Amino acid sequence: MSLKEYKKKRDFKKTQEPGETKTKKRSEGLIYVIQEHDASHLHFDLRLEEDGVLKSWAVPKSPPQEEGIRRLAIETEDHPLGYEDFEGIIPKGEYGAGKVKIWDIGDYIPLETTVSKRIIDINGKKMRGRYCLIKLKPKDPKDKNWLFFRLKNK
Ligand SMILES: [Mn+2]
Repeated sequence: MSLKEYKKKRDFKKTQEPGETKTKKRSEGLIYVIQEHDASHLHFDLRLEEDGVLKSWAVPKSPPQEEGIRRLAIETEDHPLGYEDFEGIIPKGEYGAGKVKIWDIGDYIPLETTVSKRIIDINGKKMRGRYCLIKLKPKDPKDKNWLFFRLKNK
């Protein structure tokens, strides 16, 4: 896990996005956030805390609040802890230029974690319940495409 790519893409003199990892309170659960990002195309950035960073996926359509909806989720660069609080406008000409706002935030419990799969219990306000993230081409480390969907309620 590294923030190298995150930092390389951004000029922190120009964007107000956080440059460094924020220290967490020990009592907090694992961070879950979805940020609505009105960039060149409106999309939703799903971020999950894992190993001291926020693993990130860009979801081009509205997040799957109900069972039966499958969304493409494109893996993007790890973001620093603290990014979950970011809302604002990334200036024109900068990476990801456009408005960012928090669409849903809370925490989550990982139930199954492999390089190509996550089963998680999301505890947000809009999204609650068991979810799956699964790589479309699990054997191709370069392929960034995942599916994101809600599992049956127990
Ligand atoms: Mn984005």
